[in-house]
Amino acid sequence: MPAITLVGAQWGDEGKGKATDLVGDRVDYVVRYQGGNNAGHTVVIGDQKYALHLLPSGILSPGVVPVIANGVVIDPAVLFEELDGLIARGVDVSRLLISANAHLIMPYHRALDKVSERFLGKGRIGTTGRGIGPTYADKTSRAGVRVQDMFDAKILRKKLELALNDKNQILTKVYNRRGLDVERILDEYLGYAEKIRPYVADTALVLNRALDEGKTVFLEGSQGTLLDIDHGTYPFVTSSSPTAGGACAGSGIGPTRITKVIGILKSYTTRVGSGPFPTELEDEWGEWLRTQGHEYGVTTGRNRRCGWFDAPIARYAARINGITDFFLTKLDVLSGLERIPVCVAYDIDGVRHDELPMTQTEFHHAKPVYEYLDGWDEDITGARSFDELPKNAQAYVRALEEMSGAPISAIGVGPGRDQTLELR
Ligand code: 2SA
Ligand code: GDP
Ligand code: MG
Repeated sequence: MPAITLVGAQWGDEGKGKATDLVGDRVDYVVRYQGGNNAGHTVVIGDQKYALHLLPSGILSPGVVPVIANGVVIDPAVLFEELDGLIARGVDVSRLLISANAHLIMPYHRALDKVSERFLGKGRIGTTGRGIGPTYADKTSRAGVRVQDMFDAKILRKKLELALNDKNQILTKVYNRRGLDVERILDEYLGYAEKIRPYVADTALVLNRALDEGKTVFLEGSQGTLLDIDHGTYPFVTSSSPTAGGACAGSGIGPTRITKVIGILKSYTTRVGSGPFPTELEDEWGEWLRTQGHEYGVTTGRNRRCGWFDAPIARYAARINGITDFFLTKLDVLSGLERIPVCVAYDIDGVRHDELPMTQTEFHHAKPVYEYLDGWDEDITGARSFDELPKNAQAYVRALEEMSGAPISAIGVGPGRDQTLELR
């Protein structure tokens, strides 16, 4: 039976949390496969709003087993804060499974993330400051600390001593900061060991067995395609692989078992942090989109940069991820516009490019070529079927579908669970 992957088709914050929550009653497992508590997924259930950072959005669905798989980086302090917050609100979190192979965010990762960003000044990435980049860097250089290391005090001490030898040099000599103490970190992390133990499992084995038994596994991406370490706007990216390929490595599920890849596509575009963004609006229209769409970071509270829909990006996401369906979100936010600009290609130094250019230098120079679609005035937040949408809203959706390279199978007209129109 199927494994389904969900990915962000732009720069994140497309509404993945809501989409995952929606399928919650139709799937058995919801799996986070990359990123960490840099993510911010908002789920609105009735009058209750939940902001999830590290936990899979499926944790809010009683029938679902939520899984933090091997590709995720875990800050244990954040994990328990988030779990305790949900328990206090009456959510049953006992089903959660955490991979023994997932890497841990350590205090020196957070310190290095913050201090290196400050050092970069204008060239900074605009990270969330949660230690994500330094943790993945240690994972790749084989100096990381994993969940299972907390169960072996000797190993944990050895790894910490080795890491701090190096990190304290950098913190004190390069950045003129105070070094960190092995014993303090050791105490803190050994303290987490017993608390985390009941949740820890061989998640790749659990998930593959579940698939063998005909269960449905839903792989929930965080961030988005253009923040991917390989396929994004490098170096202005996150340090993991949010794209569909990353779902296999990050969960231990083979590519032949994935039957569907859903791309979440916002009706316009946003980005948090630095880096190129061709359709960005630095005028009152950007502010208009930010206000209408409540575009503020769920994790850091930062203003999201806002711009019009970018069709070459949607096509790029369709290609890189092998998207089978798009969910188009936040269509309601565009109500009230007379004409809606949609970027159909780029002008780069006088040459038209229908697809993303090969190099970052060209992408930095890309100017959007716009087509203008007719807008609509009606409030569409109460619509419950495609036919109830104003004709121009229907035409906007159809035009985006045509340009984006995969069918749109659902449309979001508000943050609520019921504010979704299913097309197929
Ligand atoms: P990091 O912290 O190393 O992953 O930052 C690297 C880049 O990745 C971007 N990034 C994000 N972009 C959009 N949304 C994200 N999650 C939060 C949200 C963001 C927030 O849902 O609102 O609250 O600020 C997210 N996480 C990472 C980041 O901006 C850098 O450009
Ligand atoms: P994620 O990171 O992709 O999960 O997205 P975020 O939660 O960071 O940001 C999406 C925001 O849009 C959240 O506040 C959602 O509640 C909200 N949202 C999701 N879908 C819709 C929609 O169709 N319309 C409106 N107005 N809001 C939506
Ligand atoms: Mg988000």
